[in-house]
Parts: sequence; structure tokens; C-alpha cells
Amino acid sequence: MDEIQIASLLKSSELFPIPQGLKLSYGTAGFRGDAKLLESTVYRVGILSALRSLKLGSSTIGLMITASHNKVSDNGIKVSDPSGGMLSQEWEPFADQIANAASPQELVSLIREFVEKEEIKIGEYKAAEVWLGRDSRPSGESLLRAAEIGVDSVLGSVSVDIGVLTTPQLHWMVRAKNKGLKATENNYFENLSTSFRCLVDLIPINGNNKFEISKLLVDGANGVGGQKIEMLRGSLSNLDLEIRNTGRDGGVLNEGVGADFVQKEKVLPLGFGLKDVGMRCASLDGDADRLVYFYVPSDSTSDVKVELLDGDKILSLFALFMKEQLNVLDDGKEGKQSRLGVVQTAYANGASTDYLKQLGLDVVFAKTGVKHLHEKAAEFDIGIYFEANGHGTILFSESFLSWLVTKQKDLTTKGQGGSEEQKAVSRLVAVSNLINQAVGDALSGVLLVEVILQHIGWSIQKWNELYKDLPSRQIKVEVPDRTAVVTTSQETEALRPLGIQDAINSEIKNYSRGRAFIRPSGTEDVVRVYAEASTQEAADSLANSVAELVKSFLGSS
Ligand code: G16
Repeated sequence: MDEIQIASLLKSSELFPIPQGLKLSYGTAGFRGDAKLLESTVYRVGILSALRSLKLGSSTIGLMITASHNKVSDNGIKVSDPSGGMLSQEWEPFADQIANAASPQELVSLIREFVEKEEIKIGEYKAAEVWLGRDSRPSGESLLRAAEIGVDSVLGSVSVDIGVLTTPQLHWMVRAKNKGLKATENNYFENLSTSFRCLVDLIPINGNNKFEISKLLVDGANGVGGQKIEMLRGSLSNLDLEIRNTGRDGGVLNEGVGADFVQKEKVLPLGFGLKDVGMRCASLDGDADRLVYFYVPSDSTSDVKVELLDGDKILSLFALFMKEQLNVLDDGKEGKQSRLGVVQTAYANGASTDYLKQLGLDVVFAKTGVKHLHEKAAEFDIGIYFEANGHGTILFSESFLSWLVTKQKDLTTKGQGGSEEQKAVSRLVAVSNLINQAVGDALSGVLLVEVILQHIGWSIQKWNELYKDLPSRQIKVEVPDRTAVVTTSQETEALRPLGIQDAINSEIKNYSRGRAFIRPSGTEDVVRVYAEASTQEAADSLANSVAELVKSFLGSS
């Protein structure tokens, strides 16, 4: 790094002193915290993003200002690599180091060391490019300015403000840009509506599709997702949407609304009630990378109940549909035995895993965090991953996709345009275009769920009957230091504090079909407790007992 670069970094970093006592860790999906404390962090991640771009031959990197499901006064940063996936985990330790550097001098010295180690050429190659997006949080605008200053302080780097977006939109745009494709927000919407239309056109006309398109009610979490799905609505046919909690009617982001709230608390979001009995409802999270479905059952009285169809159920629906299409190909004479696999985490309901195995699928497990699931799903021809919280997507390997596209052309050339095989191939190609290949995306997820339900002629109630969830409960426990909990790689057992796992195991033994685990959250300052058992009372009781163990081993704050 030359003197001019060092001077530029020192000068800009003086503008963003690190708040006293701030200690951050990169976490499950980037940095999160009280928005008022994050300017220095965002500025520093701006520098990191520019360096990442230079390291990768000036490919475009995405930097998203969001704290997703967290409260509106929080904010955070997610970084998209050129592929559209999360920042390579190899760079997380550097992110941690610079986010916590105590002074401009320490910051510059860490950067200098890293630049030398990684052999990053500043000012010797094409300019670095970082695309910046933000969700609807009020703190987003000023934090985005801090990110810009960070990017611009790496000489020859360019920051581009893309504006208010969902997180998956930014990831999609970054991926498209680096593949040399059209990458605007309009292109994103066009891509969704075209591939959705294509799947609608391929719905069988004989068979059981006497399905009447009923209205879908969408909870927009008072965030950016509600606004964007409204923009998309105009270009969709075959879908009747009513969007609530758009944030325009005074509602607060994620407060009593949104996918995280509905899935964790198992209650209806604000704005939904008895009037909606039986209707198909979907809930997005604060930056629209998560999706869950739900409905109010007909036996609800004044005590309104909710039936939740979480990420596991969405995964099961997708798996069923994809398997049906692949079976047509695998049965064909020139068929290809394709590898379809699914990825879940420890939070997956035991009943969903049993169901997926019964379907004959390869089920593998990963640690919480899409970055972990994505990696495993990419090992299949078609890999479907979902966290129970509704974050997931379907990945197609490059080689399988190009096989599909060639097959599609061959069948058309041979005049087999209308064959079952050709339709199955076309559906798979359309799914690969519709579903976000970069990251879980609630908007593309909604469209795929809706078209699959139309295709098989199912109501939400029928879909819910795929399997019956084992009752479960999640609890957050506030402790003085959540990092005192260390788990095994799949997070099913706690290695520290010593003795806690034995105590949890003794509790579990008291419950029929009991299962429980603890892990430190990577997005909130809490330890999470998950428990399932044969009845709701038992699951609640097991979760409470484990939460008490957490408090007794770690203290409560
Ligand atoms: C992020 C990650 C998800 C993860 C969630 C909760 O979601 O992208 O993969 O499941 O955090 O993580 P934790 O349990 O560690 O707090 P989001 O939607 O908040 O960005």
C-alpha cells in the first residue's frame, strides 16, 4: 500500500471513531447491533468490500444495510460475494479484526498486513466496484453514506447506491452483473414475472387442476418486502394478492408482524384475525429473505389459533414438485439419473425430516446460517435448502442446468415439444429462473409456492397435511455472555459450559419423542433454546426446563 492510500484511509477513518467499548463479531449473517453504534463498522466493511472486489479481479461486490428480523432501531450489514452468495467465510476473521480495531492507526496497519498477505493490488488493476443497498430502516441512509466513504477511500474504487431493496434483490443483481446479464431492479421483476408465467402455462389442463385461484394475504412485516411485492403485483397474472403491513399505515417494522414473529411465537401477525379463517396467508421478514405461510383454522373461536407452514413445509412442497418432474426425466429412455438432495438444520421439525426421507431423498444437515446450507446444497444437481425459519432456495448446478437446456432444445428439434418429458424439462428450467439462485428470497418463494399449489390443485390445508409437525417451542434466554455456549458442528449438542449437555440429556429423557438443544444466536444477544416433544405442553415444559438450565449455568442478565 503506498503513502497516498495510507493517507486516504487515515483521513476517512478519523470521521468514524469506534464507539467506546464496542465489541462486534461477524455472526450468522454479518454484523448486527444498535444502529446508533454502527457507523464505524459499516465504513470499515465498505473498505473490506472494495478490497474483496480488487482481490477478485474487480468483480462487483454487494453490501446490504439491514438487520433483517431484528428490531427497527437495530441495523447491520450483509456482504454479497460476486456469485451472489454470502461473503466467503475465509474473510470473516479479517472482518472481525477491522470492525474492532481501536484506532485509525491500528485499522490501517491491519489493512496493510491483509492486503500484503492476500496480494491485493490497489490502483494497479481495474477499479473495484461495490453496489450498496439498504432496507427500509430510517438509519439506513446515513449508514449507507458511511459505507460509501469506506469504499471510496480505497483508491480507484467505485460505490454505486442502488437504493432501497430487499436483501435477495441485491444478491440477485450482483450475481447477474457478474455473469454479464441485465441486472437492474426491473430486470429482477421481469425475470420473476416471466418465469412465473411460464410455469403457469405449463400447469396440466387435464387432471385435478379444478383449482380456483383464491386470494393470498401477505404480511409485509412493515418493511421493504411488502413494498416490493406491491411493485411486482402489477406484472403478475394468475395471482390475487392482498398485501397488509406495508409500513405505510403507521406499523413498525417487525413489531408484532413478520415471518420471524409468526414462526417463533406461533401467533398471527397484527392485521390478521378471525375474519381471515381458512385463507392462505404468507409472511415475509424485514428484508424479505424469509417466508412462512399460515392460516387461521376453522375451529378458531375468540381464541384465534394459527396453523403454521414453516420453512420445512415449504421445502417439502418444493421437494415433492421437483421430484415429480425429475421422475419424468429419469423414466425417459434418454433420462439422466439426477441427484436431488435437501439440506436442513437442527431446527428442522423431526416430522419433516421423516417425511423427506420417506420421499427417498438425500437429507443432509448443516449449521444454522444460509452460508452453511448453501454450501451443502451446491453439492447436488438440484439442492433444496431451507431453515425452519423460512430462509431457503433451490440451487441448480451449472452442469445440470446446461444439460437441461440442451435437452429442452433437442426435444423441440425432434418435434417432441408437447411431450411430458419436454414439459418437465421446461418446468425445471423455469424454476431455475424463478427461484433466486443466489440466496433465499421470499418474493420468488411466494411465486413458486403459489404456482405449485395451482399445479397440483391443493389448498393450504391440503398442503399442511403432508405431515403433522411434532409440537415444538423456541425460547430466547438473555445471559451475560452468550459466547460461553459452544456447540458441536451441527449444533445438536453443547460442548460448553461443561456439564450442561448431560443436564439437558437428563431432562430430555423425561419426554416422549423429546429433543432439545441450545446455541448462541449469531444475530441477537441471546442463547436460543429449541425443544420438541409429543405434545405442545411437553415441548413447552422441556423448553422451559432447558432455559432454566441455561440460566443456572450461565447466569441471567
Ligand atoms: C439470519 C441468517 C439465517 C439465520 C438467522 C437466525 O437470518 O441469514 O440463516 O437462520 O439469521 O440466526 P441466529 O439464530 O444465529 O440468530 P436473517 O433473516 O435475520 O438475516
